[in-house]
Amino acid sequence: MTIAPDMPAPGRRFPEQLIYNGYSAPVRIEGDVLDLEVDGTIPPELEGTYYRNSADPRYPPRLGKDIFLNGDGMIHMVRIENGHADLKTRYVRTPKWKAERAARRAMFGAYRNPFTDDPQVEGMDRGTANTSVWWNNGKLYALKEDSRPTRLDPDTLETLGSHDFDGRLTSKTFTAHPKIDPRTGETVAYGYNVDGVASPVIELYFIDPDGTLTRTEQFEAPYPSMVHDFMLSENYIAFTICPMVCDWDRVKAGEPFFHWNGTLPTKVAVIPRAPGGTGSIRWFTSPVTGMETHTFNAWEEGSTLHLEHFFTGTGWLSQFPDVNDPANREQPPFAYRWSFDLASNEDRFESVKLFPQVGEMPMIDHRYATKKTRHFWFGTSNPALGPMLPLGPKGPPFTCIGHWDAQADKLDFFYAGPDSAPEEPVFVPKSADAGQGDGWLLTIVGRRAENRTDLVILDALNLSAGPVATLRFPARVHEGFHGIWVPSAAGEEAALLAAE
Ligand code: V55
Ligand code: FE
Repeated sequence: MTIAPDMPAPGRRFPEQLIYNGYSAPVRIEGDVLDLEVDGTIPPELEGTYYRNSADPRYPPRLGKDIFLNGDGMIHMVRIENGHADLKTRYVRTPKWKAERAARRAMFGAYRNPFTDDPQVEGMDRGTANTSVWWNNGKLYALKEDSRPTRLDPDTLETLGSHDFDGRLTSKTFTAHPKIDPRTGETVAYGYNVDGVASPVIELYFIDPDGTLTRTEQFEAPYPSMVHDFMLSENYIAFTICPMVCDWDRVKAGEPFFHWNGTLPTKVAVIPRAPGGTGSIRWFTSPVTGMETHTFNAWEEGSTLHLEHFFTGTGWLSQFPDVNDPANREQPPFAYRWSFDLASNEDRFESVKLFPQVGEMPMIDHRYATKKTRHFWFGTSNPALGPMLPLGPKGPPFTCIGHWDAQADKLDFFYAGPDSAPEEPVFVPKSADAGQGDGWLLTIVGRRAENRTDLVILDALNLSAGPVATLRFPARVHEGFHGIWVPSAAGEEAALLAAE
């Protein structure tokens, strides 16, 4: 690829913007560190690999500024084997990454806005593969909701290419938050904006444990909007449709991909999981307009469906402006259980705030996904334990990981220490048959004053006891989004399947 001479001089410096400076600054270094330093003792039960995704901008932004959701997918992997912990970081080689590598500058413009790209990349896949990772049938994928999964080698993190389920995925999009049913191993997922442009059609995907996409169904939301996460119970699929709307004319005009429009209602779709379920979809109206940020779990009790998620009264205004009120200020998310009596035909549900603590980046014991949740973990801050940190691009960084035990109605906290910010926690059970919550919580912790990162291992039911082990990275890795734990047994199982 050649650089067109009529282009403005490519920026060689990242601009003076929060997302390009301090602890949030691009890292851009791919590396391997064998045998991380360890404080404490890695639990012997912990044998496997932690993978997580981050958005680490490869080049200064084409338009001179950007939002943090638009960085290039960079995977962080920590493999723990025989008491050794090794770190590997690699960019996902998306078509975007390759084109920009060839041009040695940003070719793609604003978040999900193809009208802001260099004409030389017109029509190309714009996916950044930067949000989460998914494990299915011994295979690893990087996910971003605006594009298809990208398959990665789980040992080398080499990019193996875009995945379309042997041609069965016709949509150009696939959520970054698929749900795995622990009873069956089935993955339920969806895509929105399936043609790549704003549309209210949402498509459901049902994927067998062997990776076969077995069926697809469609339904229509009341308006086209960001559909970032959803919920799955034994018999139902639920979506909270929030008015973070996309208007394609605004996108064409170079405006942000999404805008918050609080005059539209927040709606809940409840869809039976059984084949043809979208034919009996039910819609509920939230009495409070707001946005679901991320979900914990969904489960049934008789004819009642419980949906547990973080919800905030405003949209994500720091990323996407309010169309009606530019002065509107973002509110913090709180955790709620919304309970629907499906035996009644009324358009109503009960809402209970689960705990008084602000939070985000929810985590559960995934062996209990679709079943009654007892243990809830999340990122949070607790000014009683330590001061708030300076604002980052995503808002105030967490200073703590919280744990709420619903049965005991008790909150417990891990305070990460001065100038330290934990990120999304990931739960690992101590053994396959350990009780709910009996396991470890892994969390990346940013040591902001040292410009360095750790992976901290906590006892999930005793956060305030502090780290069981701290795996010390010799350098900083970029702030990230979502991670998973893949036990090495799963790797062995996958290897056996592949050998058959
Ligand atoms: C989110 C993250 C995204 C995105 C849309 O966490 C929503 C919410 C990292 O990318 O594109
Ligand atoms: Fe997310």
